Amino acid sequence: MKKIILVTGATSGFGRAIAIKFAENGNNLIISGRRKDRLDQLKQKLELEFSSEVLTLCFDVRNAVLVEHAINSLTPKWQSIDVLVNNAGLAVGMHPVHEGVLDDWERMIDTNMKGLLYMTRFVAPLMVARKQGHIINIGSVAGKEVYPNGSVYCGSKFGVDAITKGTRIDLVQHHIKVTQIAPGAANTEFSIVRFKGDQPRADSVYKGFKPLSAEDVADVVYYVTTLPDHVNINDLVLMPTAQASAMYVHKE
Ligand code: NDP
Ligand code: 8X3
Repeated sequence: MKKIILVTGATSGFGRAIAIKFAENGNNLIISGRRKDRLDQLKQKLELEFSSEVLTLCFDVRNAVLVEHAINSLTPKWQSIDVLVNNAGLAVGMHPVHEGVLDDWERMIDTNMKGLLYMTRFVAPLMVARKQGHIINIGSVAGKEVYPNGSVYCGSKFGVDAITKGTRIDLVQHHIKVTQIAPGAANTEFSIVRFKGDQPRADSVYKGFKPLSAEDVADVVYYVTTLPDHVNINDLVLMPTAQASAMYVHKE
């Protein structure tokens, strides 16, 4: 049976690949992000190539009023969300904490933690009412290990790790699955955003080894939704084979 999958950050990287993976497998999608042109293009692709029904929701996850409005304005059919993928997120800047840029900090904390919380706050009640659902939070290896000049991004992802655990405890009585997927290095727009458009610096992150692709991550996100009703993956760390830890990447 077709499920309804809501993916945040579907305009790029993991989110886009996750939306395609679920559409390929016969599901209907709610795709969201701030770049409307990209949402419209993806909607057209999913409808044409996979005959999925697709709804676009263009909003900034940092704005609780917009998040509440977007979810509450869904028709009852679209409110029957089976899977929420809290993927929207970013790293901005890499500085030691005493030289940190406050605006970078606000963007990371507001998007990665508060945006994820707002989405959960307004979608989870719909799942609770139906006694079913699956919330998948995209964390990071940066939510497992801290590295130099990454204190705030890592802090925001450690926050996702804790919020995921707490959400699971709160929702277990309502038969809702809660999963964290924590990837290592993946070549998306992530580093371009982190280094504020400095493409050569972003490219250098992935030189000398094979990073994860967005499709690798999408495959795993899809996989965790295919398990029997009584089985849940709580937490899954997904790394490039060449990456042994947050800090140690074997480059040739
Ligand atoms: P991308 O930069 O390619 O995609 C990020 C997505 O997040 C975009 O679709 C962007 O959409 C959306 N987004 C960012 N800010 C907001 C906002 N305020 N409101 C709504 N949407 C927003 O990066 P990735 O696909 O790599 O990253 C996806 C997630 O995976 C993030 O949470 C990231 O932290 C995490 N991650 C990434 C890793 C990597 O190495 N790439 C590894 C581990 C985790 P738009 O700009 O249109 O709003
Ligand atoms: C993204 C991966 O190693 O840049 O979360 O923090 S890393």
